[in-house]
Amino acid sequence: MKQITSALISVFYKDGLEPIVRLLHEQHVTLYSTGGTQSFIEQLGIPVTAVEDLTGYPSIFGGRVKTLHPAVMGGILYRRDNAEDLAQAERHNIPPIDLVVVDLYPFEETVASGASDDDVIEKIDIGGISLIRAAAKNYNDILIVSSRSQYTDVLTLLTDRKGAPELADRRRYAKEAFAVTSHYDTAIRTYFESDLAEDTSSSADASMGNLTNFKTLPGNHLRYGENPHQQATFYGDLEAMFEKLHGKELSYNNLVDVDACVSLIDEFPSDASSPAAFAIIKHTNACGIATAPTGKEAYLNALACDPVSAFGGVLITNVPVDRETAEELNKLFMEILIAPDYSPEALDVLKSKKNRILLRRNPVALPTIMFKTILNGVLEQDKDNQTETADQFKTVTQKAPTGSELLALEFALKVCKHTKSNTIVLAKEGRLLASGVGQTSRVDALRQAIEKAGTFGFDLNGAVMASDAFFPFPDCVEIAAQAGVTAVVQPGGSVRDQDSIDTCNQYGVAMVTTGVRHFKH
Ligand code: 93A
Repeated sequence: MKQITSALISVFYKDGLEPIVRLLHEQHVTLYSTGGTQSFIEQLGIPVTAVEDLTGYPSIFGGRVKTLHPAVMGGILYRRDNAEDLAQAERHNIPPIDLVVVDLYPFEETVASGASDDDVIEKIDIGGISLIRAAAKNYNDILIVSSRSQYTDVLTLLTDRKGAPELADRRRYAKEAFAVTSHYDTAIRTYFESDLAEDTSSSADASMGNLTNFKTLPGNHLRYGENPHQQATFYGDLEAMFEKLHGKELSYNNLVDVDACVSLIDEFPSDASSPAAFAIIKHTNACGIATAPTGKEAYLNALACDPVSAFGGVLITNVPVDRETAEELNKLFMEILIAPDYSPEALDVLKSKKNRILLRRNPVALPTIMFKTILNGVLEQDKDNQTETADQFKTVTQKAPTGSELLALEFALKVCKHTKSNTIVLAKEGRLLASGVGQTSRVDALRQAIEKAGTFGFDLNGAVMASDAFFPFPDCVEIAAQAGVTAVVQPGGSVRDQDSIDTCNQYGVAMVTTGVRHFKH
């Protein structure tokens, strides 16, 4: 147990600092501070010593050198259990600093604002980074608070530990500190690297986010990646996209599913003349999706598709959530719900579960490109932002789809596009009946879908089928026809297309082709 007796506070953004300063004052901690932070503390009526008084040196070069001084670095770095260090600290009149609180110059934010190069360079924090690194190195004796995102956490810690954090606490904060400094330096490096990118590439549309320099976007450290042993960061502006109304932090897997949700629901227009749509996503695939006149009906139909998989799912709708829908939703254990809005009563109902994440989605334009690292490089491609509608379908069988089949085919194709390949989607009247997902053969995907539909009590007579890619053999349409499917949409383009068409004609099934494949890996 090491009692904190003194603290150096130097923060760019002062908001959220007040409760910490008050608590430290109550715990009789001597406070040192830099210019702006010092004024902020003084204006709270709390005594604070200027760092200049500690160093006996003024802040110079427009503030570029204010804490970079042996009295400050020494007070942080000397080892409290080392007799020689103690003697030197005394000889040089260096008082201890037991707690360091820093909020760095907002480098990434300045870059993102489109500021001039001079302004960006001025926002490279040197003193703050040094304070953080020094305090983190000496975590054995010092507690380092390296970002304002830790204020709430540290307030609890200092209260619980009565101003004497334990070694394990200090080490945990040190780890965070080095994550902050390495992230900060990476952002600076990326900024310099972008000189080259700007020279060679056309400037990306700002509203789409300049993804070629994605590391200059705000970075959110995630608790971990796809699995707990993987570290992860999200680069982007989540706060612009969503307002989090309730619930815990979004995880890596949550974000991946949220992305899948958004892509899928954007296939369904949200104007007044369009039906409501509700989707339930598990591991990026829709396990339920439906359109209906009301949000509640759409949700109930989506849930009925596979109520087993829906457990712990990520849900999205294109219509505001009202109380009635919320009461139904509340019965389901879900990770996340995303909606354009919620009525106050709906929010009251949905907030009853502590960890459930509720997001309100803002209308933000999304990038039109995507990246994936592979081998020793990166793949970049356009997003699959093309969806074929009934007027683009080409009937290739003797029988043409009926009007309601055409609507169901359009619906099935939209779902199919957002389901992992190989996939087969079976649908009827604006609802998914079942899909086969991520199979190594198309016929396996179909068999999986048929079996699933049976498990959840769906009659496939009159159902439609969508396939993400062409049928290399006639086996799929034959099995589908025997299961009751009456209309099929597929890209076409196989050398054996005619075999599948003949089989459809034999069974009286309508088939349309789109000419566009929608693999998703
Ligand atoms: O310009 S600096 O790199 N030089 C320094 O010596 C220094 N010491 C602290 N920036 C420095 N800081 C930063 O000043 C902190 O990281 C913090 O962001 C900011 C707080 O300044 P003030 O208290 O004057 O508002």
